[in-house]
Amino acid sequence: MRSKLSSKYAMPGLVSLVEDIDGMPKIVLTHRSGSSAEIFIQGAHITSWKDHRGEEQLFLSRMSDFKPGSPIRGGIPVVFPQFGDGPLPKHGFARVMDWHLSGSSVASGGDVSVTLSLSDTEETHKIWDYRFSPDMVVTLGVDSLSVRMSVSNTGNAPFDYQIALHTYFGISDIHSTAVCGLNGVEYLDSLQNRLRMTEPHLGITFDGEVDRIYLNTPDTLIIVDETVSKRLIIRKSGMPDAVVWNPWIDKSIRLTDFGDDEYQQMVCVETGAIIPGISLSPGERWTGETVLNAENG
Ligand code: TA6
Repeated sequence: MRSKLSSKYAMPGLVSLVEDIDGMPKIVLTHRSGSSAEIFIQGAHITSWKDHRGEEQLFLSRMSDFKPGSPIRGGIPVVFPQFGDGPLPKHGFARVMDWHLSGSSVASGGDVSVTLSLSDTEETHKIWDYRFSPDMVVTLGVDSLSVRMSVSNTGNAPFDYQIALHTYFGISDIHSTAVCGLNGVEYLDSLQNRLRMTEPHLGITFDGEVDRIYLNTPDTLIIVDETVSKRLIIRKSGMPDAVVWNPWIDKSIRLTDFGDDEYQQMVCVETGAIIPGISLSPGERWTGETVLNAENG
């Protein structure tokens, strides 16, 4: 059952804090046009974004765990401060930490925004001994969702980090989906030990697993979902890199929190600062933004 939690940042009919069926708290944003979004407190993880017609734009696995400490499979995981494997837990720790709702507002045009914040804890110091405070501003428009990430160095030592919005887009069929805007761009092929290649195609199509880090890409990328004549437009700033991922058949089977056939209904197009990442001196603040737009028909 969903029970209502209280927050001074709740706004009747626009921003509410509720408990999900699994008992995890989430924020529900509702725009007067009918669009909506849901953000779990764990990980500041956006799990749903519906356009003004109520159509879901993100993919969320039916097999996902919804339990404290486990990453949610789908939506928009926040990757910080490490992308992929390395000394820290895979894709960093921010996606499994509890963020807090630290602000909300509604613009005169009706767009609804919330801010979620995080800061270092005793636990993070044990594995990454820096003082930091990321925040995320999510703004819901009629058919748009904007995510602005900031990271401040609140300590007295410089640090380097990687950051990404690991967005899982919902599509009708991977076999007739293309990711456009990356032709001529260099990428590291994660399936070949990060071999450096150059993208030759105007539209990337899928007939097997794809896992690539595109470097310094153009700031507009488009997912074309031909079966339903839909375009998902990704506009980014301050986030130079983009990752394109589909696990295809074998990896889908290996992922325990992902349905074996679900690779057909999703594609990840992730935006971020990955290679070389960001260096922040004490007192410095970095900001990057990704704006998603859904265009139907
Ligand atoms: O961003 C692509 C990727 O790093 C893939 O290599 C892949 O396995 C994936 O993210 C999902 O990672 P996760 O830790 O969420 O299972």
